[in-house]
Amino acid sequence: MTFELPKLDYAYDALEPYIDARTMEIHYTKHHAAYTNNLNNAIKGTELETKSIDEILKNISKQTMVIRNNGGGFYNHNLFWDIMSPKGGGEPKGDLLQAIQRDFGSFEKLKELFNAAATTRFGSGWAWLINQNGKLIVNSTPNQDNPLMDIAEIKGIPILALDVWEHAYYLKYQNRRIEYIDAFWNVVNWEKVAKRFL
Ligand code: MN3
Repeated sequence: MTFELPKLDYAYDALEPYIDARTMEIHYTKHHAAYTNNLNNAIKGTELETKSIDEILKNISKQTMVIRNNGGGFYNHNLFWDIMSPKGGGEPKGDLLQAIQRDFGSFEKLKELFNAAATTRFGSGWAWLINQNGKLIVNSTPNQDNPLMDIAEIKGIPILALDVWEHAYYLKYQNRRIEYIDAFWNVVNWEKVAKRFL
């Protein structure tokens, strides 16, 4: 196996009540595991076995849809688990907060833009906060695409990610995507986001 499902830093129920244990377990053991396995099967015996996931995504236009969807799914969920924590929430600090204030005006304004991006993404996809050569930008992508991909309309390094596929929230929130988005801010690990920003 070239790519491995990363270990979760917390238990399935650790993000309760914001993200429920059953959703976490299915999301990680079924969805994320499937993207990982499908990616490994798709690259078996090809030169991609020697490449990092970042390298693969940066040249994704040369690959099949199977590799695009599953490579994106593998990377996006790795990031998603990493920037959440049961001790999360609150507000960003330091250089990251300064950059947020410079590029959006305030943390509240960033949340507003991010919530709008997550709410208006039609169907399945992701909302992002990305670092584009030092400038912070909020956007969203469809399916398992992400801003690292050479096919992305807006490119940059993702530092904050929110999965807005129905599988990420439907068991607890049903069609109320906005409640899930609001709840997400309580589990954001700003220290991790700040590290990715630097
Ligand atoms: Mn997902």
